[in-house]
Amino acid sequence: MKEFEVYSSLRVPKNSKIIMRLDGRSFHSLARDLELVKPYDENFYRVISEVCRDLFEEFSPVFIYTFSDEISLLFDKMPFDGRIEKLNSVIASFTASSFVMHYNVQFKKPPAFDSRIIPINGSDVLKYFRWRQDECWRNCVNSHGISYLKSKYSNTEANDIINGMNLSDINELLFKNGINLNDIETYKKRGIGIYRKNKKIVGFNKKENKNQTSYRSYIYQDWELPIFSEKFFNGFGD
Ligand SMILES: Nc1nc2c(ncn2[C@@H]2O[C@H](COP(=O)(O)OP(=O)(O)OP(=O)(O)O)[C@@H](O)[C@H]2O)c(=O)[nH]1
Ligand SMILES: [Mg+2]
Repeated sequence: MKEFEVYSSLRVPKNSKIIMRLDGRSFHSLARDLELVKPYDENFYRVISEVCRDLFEEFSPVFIYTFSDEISLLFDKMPFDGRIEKLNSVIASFTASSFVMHYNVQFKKPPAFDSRIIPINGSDVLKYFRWRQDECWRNCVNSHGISYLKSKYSNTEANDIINGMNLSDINELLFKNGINLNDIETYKKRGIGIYRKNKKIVGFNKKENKNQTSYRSYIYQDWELPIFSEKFFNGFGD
């Protein structure tokens, strides 16, 4: 019967970097059910960043980027020998389980994440993460805009007003009303990155009777990301 499992041998291309993007399923309903703070719920962000740490420890990507309910993992070596069914199913279910474990509340419905696989190389890696970081910024402006408008107008009116505005209109409206998006926390504007950093360790070498410096890597959650650049991505998986 094994021959009926026609997708099980599908693999990602060898010698290619791979990005996997996970996205929370119907998280607008989950946000309503859990009464998440609008526009940004700090506890939700704390949970998602812990989920990213679990993903990093378990599947060893070289970089993870997250904002809102989405998570992108950059791999240079694929787990499960690159088998697409395994990657999509195991990593998406692991993400949902980790999310539930870190949230520790009663959910109305079991949370789920969809997942997709993107083979990508060279300068397109930076282009991809810039694209997601731009989306994070758009999301930040829009969600602050809609929150402000809903504090002044009915929900329908607020939605109608924001639909006729572009990003700079919204930014200007917020600024005129005392909300300067330059002053808000960096993670809301640029997202959160998870990657390895080196820690300097100075120990005493008894044999040589002198201090010795070594480096140990640890998983770092970066809530103060820069705008992505070539320099930032140098060293991830090269
Ligand atoms: N209140 C609140 N909601 C959030 C926060 N972060 C994410 N969300 C919700 O998560 C949604 C994510 O958007 P999408 O992924 O486009 O929408 P979705 O409902 O998850 O739908 P699908 O992904 O297509 O299944 C947002 O629209 C918000 O409703 C937060 O910090 N606070
Ligand atoms: Mg979603």
